Amino acid sequence: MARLVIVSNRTASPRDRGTRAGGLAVGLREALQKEGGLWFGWSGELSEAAAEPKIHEAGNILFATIPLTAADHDDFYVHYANGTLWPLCHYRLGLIEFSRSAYEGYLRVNRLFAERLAPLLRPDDIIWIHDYHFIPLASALRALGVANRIGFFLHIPLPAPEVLTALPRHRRLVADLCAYDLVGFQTADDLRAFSSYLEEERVGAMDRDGAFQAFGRHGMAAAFPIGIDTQAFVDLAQAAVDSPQTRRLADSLGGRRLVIGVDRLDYSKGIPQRMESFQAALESHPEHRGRVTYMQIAPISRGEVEQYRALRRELEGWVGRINGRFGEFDWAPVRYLNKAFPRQSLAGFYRAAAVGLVTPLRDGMNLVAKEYVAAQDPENPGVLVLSRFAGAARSLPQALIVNPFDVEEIGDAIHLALTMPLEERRARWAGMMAELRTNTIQSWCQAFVSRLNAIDTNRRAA
Ligand code: GDG
Repeated sequence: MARLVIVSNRTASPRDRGTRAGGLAVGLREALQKEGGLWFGWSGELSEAAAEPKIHEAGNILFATIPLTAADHDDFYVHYANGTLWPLCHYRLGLIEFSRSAYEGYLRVNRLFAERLAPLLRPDDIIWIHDYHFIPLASALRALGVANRIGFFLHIPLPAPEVLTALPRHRRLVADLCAYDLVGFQTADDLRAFSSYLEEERVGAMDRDGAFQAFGRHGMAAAFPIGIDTQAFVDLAQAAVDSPQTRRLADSLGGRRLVIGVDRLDYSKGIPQRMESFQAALESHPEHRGRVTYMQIAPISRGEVEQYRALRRELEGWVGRINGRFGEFDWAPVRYLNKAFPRQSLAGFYRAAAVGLVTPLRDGMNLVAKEYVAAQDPENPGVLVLSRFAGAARSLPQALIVNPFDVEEIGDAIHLALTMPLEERRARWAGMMAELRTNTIQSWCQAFVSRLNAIDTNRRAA
């Protein structure tokens, strides 16, 4: 059996304390654990100069990580990956910063990753590269003579060609994407955006089976909607029911119902609009005043990027305004928390919430939506309010689907969710749960890897 090699910006080593082990990290770790494998990534450290990978073993997995210099981190991570590609892929053209030097830095770090990874590879390794930080990595590895199967999965949306072409040097980026044997997207929409780009820019074409020819290369592209470790989350939520923390939360609510939001503090998540929609719900449905509490968990993310700092200030304004206007001496309508909680606490909080508010303006998938559903009590499930622009909306049509830009619509959906009869809540939940049981993080990993394994590498050159 070939060894699996995973590359992602951050690894999920037990030693890697900087990262929260979310559902994705745990799923990938499991996939590697099964057959044994290598996980390569950034160590999370800044160094004076480039260094050799630090390698350590944990169970069946070899973790290899390298530091970045401050200049590389700045160009590659802060400015290009998160200052250019992230807003571009989330349809926020107004937020894009582009500089040639940041792009050069992005390519430079990808070359550095290739140079450090190549010596660790065996000829029959299968390489699976993750996310927008590493689009050029296959090209960089090929330039070093690496002939292994290389697959890529994009966790965030691929925007429509009208938006993608706003990126300076977009052709080079897409050419790099086409250097993979297999390109995976979250949804059929992203896949369609890819195929439209090839056609509209007249650089290639994709057939119905996802086989593409572009920039002198053959490859495969497909949608692999990511899932969660459903059973593990069900168990976690059940175990949390009687935990001291869940009880403390219930006591603090004093019988009020809970609306919950959980997001990295990111402008793609639509948190200000969500605050406004909660205000709209209190305005147009006064019966909820004093009876409902909205808790937003929003751990700080990418604090080094200016737009994220601006978002934080904006949210602090919203919380102050809503609590100032509607609050009572014994009730704060909004609880706003800039910190991360252990997974089990989170599972207990989801279960305690009558409404899960997941309203990103754009999202590749959104795992919080799936976790919220998995955590519910089957006898008395809460209601998921879900943005139509989250990839998850494609697989969870039984949620209350909303337009995240329409704050009054979300406000009405909150009211609808709070007043939905038990029968309807159960029916909607059962439909979503069936989907979560079928498409899990395990089936996602397996589907991608076996697809990559099945590719005929003799047909690479067009
Ligand atoms: C990207 C794409 C795609 C959040 N707060 C806490 C915490 N979390 C965990 C959640 C969830 C994860 O972080 C967030 O995942 P999402 O999918 O919601 O969003 P992104 O971070 O933007 O992820 C997204 C995903 O990649 C996977 O492909 O779905 O579209 O943007 O697991 O639970 N975890 C803990 N404490 C917190 O306070 N422990």
